Amino acid sequence: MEGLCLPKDALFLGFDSSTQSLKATVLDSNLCILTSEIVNFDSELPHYKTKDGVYRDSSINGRIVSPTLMWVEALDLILQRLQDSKKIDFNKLAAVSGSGQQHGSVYWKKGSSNILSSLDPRKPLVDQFGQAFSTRESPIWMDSSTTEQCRAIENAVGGPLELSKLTGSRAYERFTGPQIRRIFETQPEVYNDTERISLVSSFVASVLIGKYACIDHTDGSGMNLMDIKERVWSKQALKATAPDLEEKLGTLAPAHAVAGLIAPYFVQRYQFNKECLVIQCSGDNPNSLAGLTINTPGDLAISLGTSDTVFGITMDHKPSIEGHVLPNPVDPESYMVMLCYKNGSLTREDIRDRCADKSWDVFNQYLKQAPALNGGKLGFYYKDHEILPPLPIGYHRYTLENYKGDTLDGVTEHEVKEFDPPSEIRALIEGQFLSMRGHAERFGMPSPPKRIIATGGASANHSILTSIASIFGCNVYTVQRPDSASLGAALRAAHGWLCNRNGGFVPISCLYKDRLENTAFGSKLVATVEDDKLVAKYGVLVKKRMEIENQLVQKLGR
Ligand code: XUL
Repeated sequence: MEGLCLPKDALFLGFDSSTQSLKATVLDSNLCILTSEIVNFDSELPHYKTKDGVYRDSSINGRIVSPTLMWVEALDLILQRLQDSKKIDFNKLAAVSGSGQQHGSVYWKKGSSNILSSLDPRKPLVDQFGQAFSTRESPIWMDSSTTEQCRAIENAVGGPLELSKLTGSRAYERFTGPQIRRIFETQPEVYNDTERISLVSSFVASVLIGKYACIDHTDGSGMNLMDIKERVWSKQALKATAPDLEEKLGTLAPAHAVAGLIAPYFVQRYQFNKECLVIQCSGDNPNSLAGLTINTPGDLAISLGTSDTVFGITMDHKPSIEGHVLPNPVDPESYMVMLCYKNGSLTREDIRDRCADKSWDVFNQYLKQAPALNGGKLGFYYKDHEILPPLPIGYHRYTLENYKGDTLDGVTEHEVKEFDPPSEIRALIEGQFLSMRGHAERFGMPSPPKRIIATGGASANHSILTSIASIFGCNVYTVQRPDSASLGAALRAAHGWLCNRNGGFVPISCLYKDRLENTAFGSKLVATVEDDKLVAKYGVLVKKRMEIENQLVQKLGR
């Protein structure tokens, strides 16, 4: 394997531009973490006045955007911090890559390629990008204002399943194609004044290389615009979205490809090595897939962050009108499959604040206090319009009558106004994972999975991990650090560097084969299945939950 090793003193940097923060992680050539930094948007860049990193536009139903310049300012801030910490020698960085919240888009104003290519290292980026965008507000993944555009795009290509066959997903409101169509329809002057549209991921790469970077195949499949089999823009989908779109999107590239060399701005301002490679940036969930080293089709990952996601890999693309198929960012031969929920950590925090004295300790105590299966109490909590199922804001609670656990015979549900605090918390947590299990099974994900690797903030909570093990009926693992997206981006930086050195793709496992446990990517077993009967009872309960959910969708769904 000589020639497939990383140089001894090389360092690799990964960014994660997420909804609420920008993170950076630096790995050494043994794939151990040297240092990491975080910039929290609300508290550390308060002049943008975001809440949870976003603006919720009360005048338009479901419109959620973020200020693009905030992401730019955060990049200088985090690099400044890394420099001030003196924990790394920037000159040793061999490659950088990034992760971005998926689907969000940036609109570069005509003429901005000149701004990108002539950055002055004496001035901060934020002072130079003030005029670079044709709209200063980037639509992000939480937006659900494009229902009309979704239906129009699906109709234009022959229906939701046809669009899913073509692009890997039916039309989703947060996906970039419907977002672009909405901008074209409602702000044509913005659309016409745009020379390039980037995703958050390719936007980060563009700033780093000082020119427009390609969109990578994996994040490109979150747009409803890319032909997922051919990995080129689909003419049909482009036509259904907006005129002259292809020229605004540039070309696509594999996630392991080199986007370019680091721009002179970073060499002069932060003393990056001018040979430092920037590897294509990709979406946060794909980077987590890499960072969690998911490479067996039976394994699933559950990421518990601002959004909750479930994902795994598969060898073939089976189109469906639920869930998403994406190219695997670290293996061009396989696919990534994913489900995404909007009501993740912000909803858990809302219930914690209302029922558990704003304390995670009280929350956990209540979760343990209420018994598994919650005596047949089921809850549906949507603090924001949900993606899966497509339901509007609202909390719905049910109690099951005649419920013993083993069967649904004779069991009926009744809607109730409230639960006592312990039942409310258990209904929330069990509800989130019962929904994941129900939809994962319907989507054809492995059931039970061989194992689950949990990541994201809430994966530090042992009571939650125990519930996951009982509901899915498999062992649950976690990794050393919950920020798997920036870690995955740093790993992909090393992978891209190796592919480039090798003159072509090499399997990412070459980087850690036989020594995973000695790196930052080793996982440890944290929860096991203790009671098979309980798993079977959850299997029964999931059916009831899906039944009630279907009724809610019939009544209230988009
Ligand atoms: C995935 C999705 C979210 C964002 C969060 O489709 O919309 O998980 O990527 O950053």
